[in-house]
Amino acid sequence: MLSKRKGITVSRQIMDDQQMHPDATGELTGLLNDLVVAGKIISAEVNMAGLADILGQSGRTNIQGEDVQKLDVFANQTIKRRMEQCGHVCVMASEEDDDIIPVLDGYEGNYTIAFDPLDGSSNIDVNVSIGTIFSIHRRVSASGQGDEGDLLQKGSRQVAAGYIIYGSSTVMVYTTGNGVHGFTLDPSVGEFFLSHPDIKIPETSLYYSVNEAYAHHWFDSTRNYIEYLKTGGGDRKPYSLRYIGSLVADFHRNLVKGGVFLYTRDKTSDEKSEGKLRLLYEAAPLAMIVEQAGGRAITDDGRNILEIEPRGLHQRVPLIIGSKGDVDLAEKFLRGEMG
Ligand code: P6P
Repeated sequence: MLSKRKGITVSRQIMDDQQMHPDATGELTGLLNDLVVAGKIISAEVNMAGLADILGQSGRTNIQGEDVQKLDVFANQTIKRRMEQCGHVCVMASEEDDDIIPVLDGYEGNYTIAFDPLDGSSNIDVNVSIGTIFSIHRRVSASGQGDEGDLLQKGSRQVAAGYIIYGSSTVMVYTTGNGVHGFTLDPSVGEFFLSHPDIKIPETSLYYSVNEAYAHHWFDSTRNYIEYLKTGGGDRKPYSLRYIGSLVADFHRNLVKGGVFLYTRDKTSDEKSEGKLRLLYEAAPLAMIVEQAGGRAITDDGRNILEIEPRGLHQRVPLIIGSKGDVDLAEKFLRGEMG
């Protein structure tokens, strides 16, 4: 039982995970360990950012049309550099890059990685937690450099998913399909040590996480659900709102304490006709984690996030994710069974 062991490093756990897959070749282990190194490098830079001149804008904008912060650029380059030469990846996708990213010739491997290098980056210079999110699939093409088809696989086919949250401490949370484990970085020795063994998200909660500024644009089912949570009644206590505006921070709080996060479609504009968050490297990896921890992840029209066939690298998707009881209740509202 994981929680009985002490001083377990993330690298030790990744090796142990490999033992649970008899046909494992060690490639996924190598990939994840290289990702751990990237996380340590980014953590050091994020924590230095307040001192170095790395804060502030890089003057570029990304595919999302957002100002790219220097730390974004650094995090993106750090992960790409490690993954392109680790020998376990055949193709990559990043929130910061419009197109697929090749690996070095001769270093093609059997996995793909899609990642958001530094989600929540608009919060960088106000010291709010930000994070790296990653999603790993086995390739479907035969060999050599991978292609978009290797990346456009539904979330239920992920072999691993995780995030690294850079906050008051740096915590790496990941799953390879055998539960969810969290590790906290001890910067004095440069190791991630087990801190959250076998994470299970509470079945119900008293917290909802949504940007209420958009309430007047929500569809009725979303509005009625949120009102129901807020008002309480009978034996139901009213919920409290917790919204940081940094997906990894909001998700991590809900994973540990319980809660439901929503970023749904609204009636404002075409660009939010499918919500704001991205399927490949935000919704799908977090959905794998939350389901492994006993929670649920659906769209606001009732689809299971992990069963959505991706159409494009940067496809947006509405997201309702968190405690099973809270998401089950949301499903009743969007089916018109309540509200
Ligand atoms: P809004 C950060 O820019 C981000 O992509 C997520 O981390 C966060 O959940 C969301 O956008 C916040 O968006 O519209 O509430 O500011």
